[in-house]
Amino acid sequence: MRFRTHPMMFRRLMAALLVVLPLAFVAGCSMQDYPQSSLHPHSNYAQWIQTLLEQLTFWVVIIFVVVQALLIYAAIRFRSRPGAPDPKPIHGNTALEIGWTIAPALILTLVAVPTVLTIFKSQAPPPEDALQVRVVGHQWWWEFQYPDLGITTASELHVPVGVPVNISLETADVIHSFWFPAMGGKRDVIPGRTNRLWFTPSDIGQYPGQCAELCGTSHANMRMALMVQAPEEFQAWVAAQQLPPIEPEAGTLAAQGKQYFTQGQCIVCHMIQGVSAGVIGPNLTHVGSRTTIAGGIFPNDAADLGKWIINAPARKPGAKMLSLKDMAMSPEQVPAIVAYLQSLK
Ligand SMILES: [Cu+2]
Repeated sequence: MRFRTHPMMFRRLMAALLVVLPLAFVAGCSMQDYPQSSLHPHSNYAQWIQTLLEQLTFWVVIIFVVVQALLIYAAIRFRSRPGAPDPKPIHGNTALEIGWTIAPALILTLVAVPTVLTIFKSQAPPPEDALQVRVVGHQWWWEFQYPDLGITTASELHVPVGVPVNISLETADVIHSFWFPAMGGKRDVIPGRTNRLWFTPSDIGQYPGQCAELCGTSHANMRMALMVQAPEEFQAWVAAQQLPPIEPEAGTLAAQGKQYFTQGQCIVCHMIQGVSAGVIGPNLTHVGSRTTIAGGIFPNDAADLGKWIINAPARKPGAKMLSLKDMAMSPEQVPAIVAYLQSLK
């Protein structure tokens, strides 16, 4: 043993490694819950990236094993021995030098060829029949527009399984980054330009996503969900979203709520088709059909919606929505407004 100078330090380091490594290993093995994993692909794009990663990891492991084996062999074979003469100085070895120039070049080729092929494949123009979606990042929520279908919604992106989705990415304010890990292809959203991304979701399910570029106080509260649906389910969703908003029955709490909504400051920021024309906050035409509110961070139920309307900035730091007090509205109005918004299925 050559660690006689710092035996305590060495022992402590080994003890720490013995604790940390198995923990890290076990944590990596918990396969039960990985909603935001980018290693469980659910689109063609994510699968291409996964295949590339597996190929490169294969070569990297081989290189690692060979290099370490040579290193260990050399360290043992040529170690200093008591009484051994000094090694004979040598000058150059042409064959070896050519060898260790060609070997890394080959290794880099092994890395470059599949990488470049994947880049060309994933950046190719989307198929003609792709579903067009325009994504607009806002501080701190995502807006989704379907220009060909006349739909505008927020926080939940509905798409049919097996159909390519062609996404154009814009921002209303600062830089954001659009990322559904299960779909692959994180892409920045930059002021003044339109970025693009397309993928074909391969499995029905609900996949979480979020902004991946620090964009201000509530960056961590800028979430979204991708709802990959069976084609007929998606068509039903489209048909419902294309309907005008439901008109509450006269005399109901919801009708009262509509009155408060239109008389109050809600209409300054929010659009409800045929009712109000605000474009600062999310479009609420069918807000009752969504599962979450406030950029995907609270469930869309009466309790959370009520609390959100009463004091949005207190529930989500930096939220641009004013508190009820600042809108000169009263808490007595909240149950009616909640009833109205919930009726907008
Ligand atoms: Cu962000």
